[in-house]
Amino acid sequence: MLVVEQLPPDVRLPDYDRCRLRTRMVHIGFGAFHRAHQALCSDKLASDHGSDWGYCEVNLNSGELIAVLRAQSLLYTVTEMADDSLSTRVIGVVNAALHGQSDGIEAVIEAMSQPDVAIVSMTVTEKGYCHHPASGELNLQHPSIQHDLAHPDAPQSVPGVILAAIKRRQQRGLAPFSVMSCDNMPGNGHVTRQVIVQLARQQDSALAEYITRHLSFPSTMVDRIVPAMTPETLATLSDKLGCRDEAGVVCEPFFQWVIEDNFVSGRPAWENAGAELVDDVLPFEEMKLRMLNGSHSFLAYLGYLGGYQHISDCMADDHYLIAARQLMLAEQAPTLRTHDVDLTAYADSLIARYQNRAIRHRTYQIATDGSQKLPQRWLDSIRWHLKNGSRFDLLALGVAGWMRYVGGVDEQGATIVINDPLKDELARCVAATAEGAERVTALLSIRAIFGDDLAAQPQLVARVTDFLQQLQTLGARETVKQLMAHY
Ligand code: NAI
Ligand code: CS2
Repeated sequence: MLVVEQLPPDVRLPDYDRCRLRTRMVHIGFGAFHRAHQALCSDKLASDHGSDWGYCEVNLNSGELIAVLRAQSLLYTVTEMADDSLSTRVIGVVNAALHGQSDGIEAVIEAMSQPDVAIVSMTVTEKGYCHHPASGELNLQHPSIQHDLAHPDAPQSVPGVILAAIKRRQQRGLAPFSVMSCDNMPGNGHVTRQVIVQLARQQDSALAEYITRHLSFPSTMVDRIVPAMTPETLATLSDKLGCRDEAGVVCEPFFQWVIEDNFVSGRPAWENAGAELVDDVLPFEEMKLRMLNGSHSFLAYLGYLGGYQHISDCMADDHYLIAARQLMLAEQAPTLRTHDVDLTAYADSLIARYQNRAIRHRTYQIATDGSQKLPQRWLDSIRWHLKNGSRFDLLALGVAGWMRYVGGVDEQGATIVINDPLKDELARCVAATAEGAERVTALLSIRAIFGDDLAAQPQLVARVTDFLQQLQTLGARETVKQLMAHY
């Protein structure tokens, strides 16, 4: 357990009066990322600028971390690591924590319905929005949404829980809150508004109208590489701290947070702690999602198949490094709306971040939930190239790599455990088809991922089929090498 009194002297402790914090924000998704990003930024603000914006942290599924946090007086550590630097900070900005199941969903709704609460934010992964990834529409057939439609006062889903709190606040005559997604989706505020309003419409059209008029859903671009903790990283952290912090996270030093300045009931002055407040986040989000996350997913599938466990291992293979950089600059950058960013410098900075060997970012982790990630990372770019008649070989190889990966067997014949909300549909598709053009067309026909246009694009089908064949016969490393030799 984290014992603050025993920490080494170079660990920075909260130097502000934690009793002054008010619970003005409720955050759903106390995962690795939030701990090292939004919570850290708010902690700096409390420390350096006397902010009183504190968090109630909520997890709706697993309760383990909430229990750890409570046992540690709501404290945990964030450790920033690079090859040649390391610094740890104890985060003190949390002043309540709830687990949806053990504390009951009613306690969560009530926490969001307190007069002080001005912001509900979340990092619940793309699948937490219960939407169709290709269209952004609420998936009304989603089991949690079906449950919430039948039990609106005892919801399970993220949109359902937020909606119940909005309704309660409205009934009590309390000011509305802003709902801020910090998940990796383009227009994440728009997606959040859409799923909540669509769910409200199923229940009460006046409530849907109230939300449209009175709530705001600021979009954000969030960036910091925060890998899932493993027994090895936890052991390294314990050595450094002299105690075991089960809620501790290790991350890279880089931090970026671009926020649409659109809050209906106020916000912390995050700009004083490293965030940028802007009118339009979308160009930033698209740049980051296509160049960073798009190349991450490429490295995840091709890297995993090629036997590379971590992103930094992929970077030690020159062909993978060049492929990732070319994917960013030759195939993603042209699809972006122009704004004042030097995209070559941006790509080089991403490559440098990927080379950080102190961060053990697993290709398997990034390969998770591909069905939710592909549309915004690759598929809109592919549509752009098809329309413009330009080359998209690396994007097509990425799609082929994903198809080979969801085939469920690696290059050594071992099973790949697929972690994806659509895994049953993917498995059915794989079982019913032979590897080759038939499988490519079948997978491209999954509309929730590929929409209803991509399976009908012969150029895409042919390119992906060709790469899938190369992956089967040559393996991932050789396929990447040969493509880069002629790129
Ligand atoms: P994590 O696995 O540590 O945490 C995931 C959180 O989401 C957990 O709190 C879990 O309770 C919650 N969650 C998952 N599915 C849910 C569902 N269906 N309903 C309600 N809650 C659900 O993952 P991590 O690293 O915190 O990442 C979370 C998200 O943050 C990512 O998916 C991404 O969108 C965003 N992000 C992550 C970055 C990273 O480097 N880890 C960087 C930038 C963004
Ligand atoms: C990664 C991201 O897991 C993934 O899919 O691509 O979490 C990535 O590490 C972050 O977006 C970096 O900000």
